[in-house]
Amino acid sequence: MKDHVAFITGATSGFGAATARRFIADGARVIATGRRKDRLDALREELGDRLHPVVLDMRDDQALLSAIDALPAAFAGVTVLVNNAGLALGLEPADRASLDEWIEMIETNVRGLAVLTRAVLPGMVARGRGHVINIGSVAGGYPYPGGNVYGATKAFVHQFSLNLRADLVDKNVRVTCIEPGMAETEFSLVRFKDQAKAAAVYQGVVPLTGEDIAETIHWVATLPDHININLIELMPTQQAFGGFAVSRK
Ligand code: NDP
Ligand code: 8X3
Repeated sequence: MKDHVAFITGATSGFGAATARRFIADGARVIATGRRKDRLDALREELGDRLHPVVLDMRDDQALLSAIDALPAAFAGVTVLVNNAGLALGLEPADRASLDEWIEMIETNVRGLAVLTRAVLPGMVARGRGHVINIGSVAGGYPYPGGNVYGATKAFVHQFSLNLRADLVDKNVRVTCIEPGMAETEFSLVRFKDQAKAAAVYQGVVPLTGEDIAETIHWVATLPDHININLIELMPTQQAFGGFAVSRK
C-alpha cells in the first residue's frame, strides 16, 4: 500500500485502530481520527510518522469539512476513506429508548459519515482514483429487539454505499460496505456503559476481532483496481439467526 493514503475514522479503538496498524504495516500513510486525543497520540507513538492523528468529532460538520483541506502535503490526496467511526447506544425498546442517544447515533453513524464522504469524494473523482469503505453491520439487514435506531443507521450505510456505486461507476472510485456481526471491541462497553454487561455479550463465544475486520478491509482495499467488492457480510461461526417473534393473546 506504499502509494496509498488512508483516512480512517474511529481509529482510537476496535476496527479503526486495527485497520490503521494493518495499513501501516503494509506501507500506507494513514490519517487516524477520533475524539480521544490520548489514544491518537499513543497510536502515533506506536506507528510512527506515517500516521497523522487528527482529533475529530463526527458530529461537527464544519470540522469534518475543513479536515480534508487542512491535511499536510504528505497526507493530501486520500486514496482510501474508511468510514468506520460509529456507535450503538442502549438496547431499550423504542418506546423507552433515550431520544438523546437516538440523535447521537444518527448524527455519528449517518450524518457524519455522509458529510465526510461528501468532503472526500470531489478529490477522489478529480484524481480518478479512490475507494470508500463503509462499515455497516448485520444490524442493518436483520432486525432485533432494541436495535431500533442503531439498525436503521446501518441500513442507511448499506443503501448509501450501493447508491454511491451507482454515481461513481465511471469515476474509478470504488465503494464497499462491510457488514460484521458480533465483534469484541469497545462496542458493547459504549453501548451498555457497564463492563460486566459488555463482557457478558461475548461469554462462551469466539467473536470476530478488530484484526479480523482489518484484514477484510485490507483485502478489499488491495484488490486489483478493476474489482469492486460491493458488500461483505461476516459473522462469528457461533452467531446466526433467530426466528420471527409472535405475540400470542
Ligand atoms: P469501538 O467502540 O471499539 O470503536 C468505535 C470508534 O468510533 C472509536 O474509535 C470512537 O472514537 C469512534 N467514534 C464514536 N463516536 C464518535 C464521534 N462522535 N466522533 C468521532 N469518532 C467517534 O467499536 P468498533 O470498533 O466495534 O466499531 C467500529 C464500527 O463498527 C462502528 O461503526 C460500529 O457500529 C461497527 N460495527 C461494530 C460491530 C461490533 O460488534 N463490534 C459489528 C458491526 C459493526 P472516540 O470515542 O475516540 O471518538
Ligand atoms: C454490531 C452488531 O449485532 O450488536 O453492529 O448489532 S450487533
